Amino acid sequence: MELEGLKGKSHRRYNPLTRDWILVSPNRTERPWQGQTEKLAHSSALTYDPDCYLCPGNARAGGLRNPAYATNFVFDNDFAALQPDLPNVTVEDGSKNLLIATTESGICRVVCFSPRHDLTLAQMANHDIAGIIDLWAEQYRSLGSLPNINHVQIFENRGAMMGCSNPHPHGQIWATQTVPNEPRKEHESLSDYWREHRRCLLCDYSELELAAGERIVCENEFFFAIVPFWATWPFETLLLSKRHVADIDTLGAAERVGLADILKRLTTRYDNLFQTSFPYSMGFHQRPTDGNDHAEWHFHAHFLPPLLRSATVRKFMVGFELLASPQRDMTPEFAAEKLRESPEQHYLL
Ligand code: H2U
Ligand code: ZN
Repeated sequence: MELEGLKGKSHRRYNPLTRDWILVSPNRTERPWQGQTEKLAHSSALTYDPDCYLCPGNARAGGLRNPAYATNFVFDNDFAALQPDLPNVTVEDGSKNLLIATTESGICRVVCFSPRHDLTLAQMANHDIAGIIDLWAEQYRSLGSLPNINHVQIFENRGAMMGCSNPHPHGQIWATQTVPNEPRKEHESLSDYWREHRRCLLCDYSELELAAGERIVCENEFFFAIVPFWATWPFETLLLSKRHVADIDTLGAAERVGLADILKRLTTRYDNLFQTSFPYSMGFHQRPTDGNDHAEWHFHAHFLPPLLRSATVRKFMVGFELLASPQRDMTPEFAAEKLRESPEQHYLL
């Protein structure tokens, strides 16, 4: 597909996963910036911080003490947003269906990626990242098999800019009774596409992207990372498994090594882009755990980073973005090119 006709022209792009539109304004990248700049993000200088609630052997804010873990460690969030096994209670207005509220049971966990306080995924050894993938898969399986858990959201908030509360490398898992908004939208799109075409939406999309090449950031035998055609955030990426596989637990041993490899390479490219500890929210989207097969589901991860043009200038989703439609200035193709140019040898290593 030739994008030449859109060059320098404002246009909108369709996101078939959420069925939303995004406004692209490639004519606008040179606008001056006199707004807010952020603090430079540095990784911690300490390998162990006696005041960190995630370091091995330390006491947590909730009062419990972490074991002297040597690889990774998962625990129930001391300040969980969800409560397990609530009785189902629904309150409604009775006739108009305008006021509806219903209990939501769930389990929240915290995953420490490493005993080292100062490391990030980009700085970890592939073997240690593969260990986190095994832990994620095990958590997905065990939480997902609970009777009232129908969705398991694995995610990481990196950096103070994303509201991350602690530099110690960690992620979270929120397992819920219902499928939350974003995966639900994707679920509906994947299901409709499957019904209509008897094919997977993301397999078909992968074919187009692998053939076009211009939005690919990096790839290996099992996974590839692209700036999706409909990317909202400036350097947003989509990490797709090449095999049609529905969840992280179904990945074979070689695929897990492949996922570790691509996670390290992608996060390294991010850090090198502006020579900073690159902030982002990332998370996996995968088959709901309601006991059904979900042949339509295709395992993938989204990286949603806020930075726009330097380590200190971020994209704000405000005004038109909040009230009308998300908007971006540089094209996804340009962002992919910048990430492709960014080296895979970490600037600190
Ligand atoms: P974030 O940095 O992404 O906010 O994740 C940290 C989580 O760790 C947060 O959800 C939990 C917070 O509730 N936490 C504990 O469970 N125990 C603690 O001692 C401190 C923080
Ligand atoms: Zn720590």
